[in-house]
Amino acid sequence: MLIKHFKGWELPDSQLTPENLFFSKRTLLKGAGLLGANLLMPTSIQAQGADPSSALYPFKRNETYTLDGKNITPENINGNYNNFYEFGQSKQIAKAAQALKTRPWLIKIDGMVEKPFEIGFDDLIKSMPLEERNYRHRCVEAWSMAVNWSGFPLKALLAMAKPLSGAKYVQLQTFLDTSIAPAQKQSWYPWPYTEGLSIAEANNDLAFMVTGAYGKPLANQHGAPLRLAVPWKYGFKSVKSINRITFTDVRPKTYWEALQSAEYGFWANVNPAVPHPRWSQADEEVIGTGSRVPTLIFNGYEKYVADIYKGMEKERLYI
Ligand SMILES: Nc1nc2c(c(=O)[nH]1)N[C@H]1C(S)=C(S)[C@@H](COP(=O)(O)O)O[C@H]1N2
Ligand SMILES: [Mo]
Repeated sequence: MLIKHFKGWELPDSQLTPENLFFSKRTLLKGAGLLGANLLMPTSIQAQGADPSSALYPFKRNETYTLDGKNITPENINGNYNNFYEFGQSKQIAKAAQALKTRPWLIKIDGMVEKPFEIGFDDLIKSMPLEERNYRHRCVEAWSMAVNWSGFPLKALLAMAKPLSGAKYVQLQTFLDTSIAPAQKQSWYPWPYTEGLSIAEANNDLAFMVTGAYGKPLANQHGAPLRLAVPWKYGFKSVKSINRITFTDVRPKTYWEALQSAEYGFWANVNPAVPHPRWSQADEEVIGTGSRVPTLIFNGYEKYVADIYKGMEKERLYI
């Protein structure tokens, strides 16, 4: 039953059938109504309004993580081609995602830490080392973008959270609110969306907590007000709209693993030589360019992260 629902999922967009059983008929109809109106909407309606953090932008550029500027995916393309299944199955969820209320936004830090606490997003962002980075983004569906993110290193948040020495993993969780995200009523999916990293991955300098894009607070469709970017992994690891961060000594079961572990594992590092069970990962469509390019091992970030996985060759590192 689960697998039946799941078939066709995460196929390249062109191969998706509108009759996918992912959502109830009602949600599908609603989604279809939104679609047409949606295509060219501005990407950050809310960010241009009264976002309390907007005065902090732009952040200082971190020169270690710059891609060629002309390769950055234009904001209006990136902001109108999203995966955020809480708001629907289509890539055009930008308008539906405006239902997300990003203030007040409390983030709970719990599990194996010295002392669990909650912190408001605006207090958190003020206490973090803020910077701008350009990152590639490679979705498991074999498409990619390059994004100008703003945020802070996840390791700075770990330092604030003070995990116990026995903690081995960090789990990051998306909000759960069916009144905002109707898709979360679909009880056969393991909502809320959760992801996880090992502590070594979370402490790697590349692991980035994103608060903004293109020099402004994050647009809702990108996972405002706080999402992860782990660019050496498939995009589904980069969990959006995080409101809970839990430290644990047990490897957390992620959303996609719970749905279909044969196709989506915990590590999910990008590797062109390891195909998805239903399609090749050898190359990728660069959204907005009409061209395909070869996919790179660890999405081009091998020199930063390959060491993490030394001695772990028995793990399913690339699914
Ligand atoms: N909570 C949540 N986070 C999520 C997703 C999602 O559906 N829900 N989709 C993931 C996938 S598959 C991708 S490719 C990226 C897309 O990020 P973008 O829309 O900002 O490009 O978000 C990831 N994070
Ligand atoms: Mo994705």
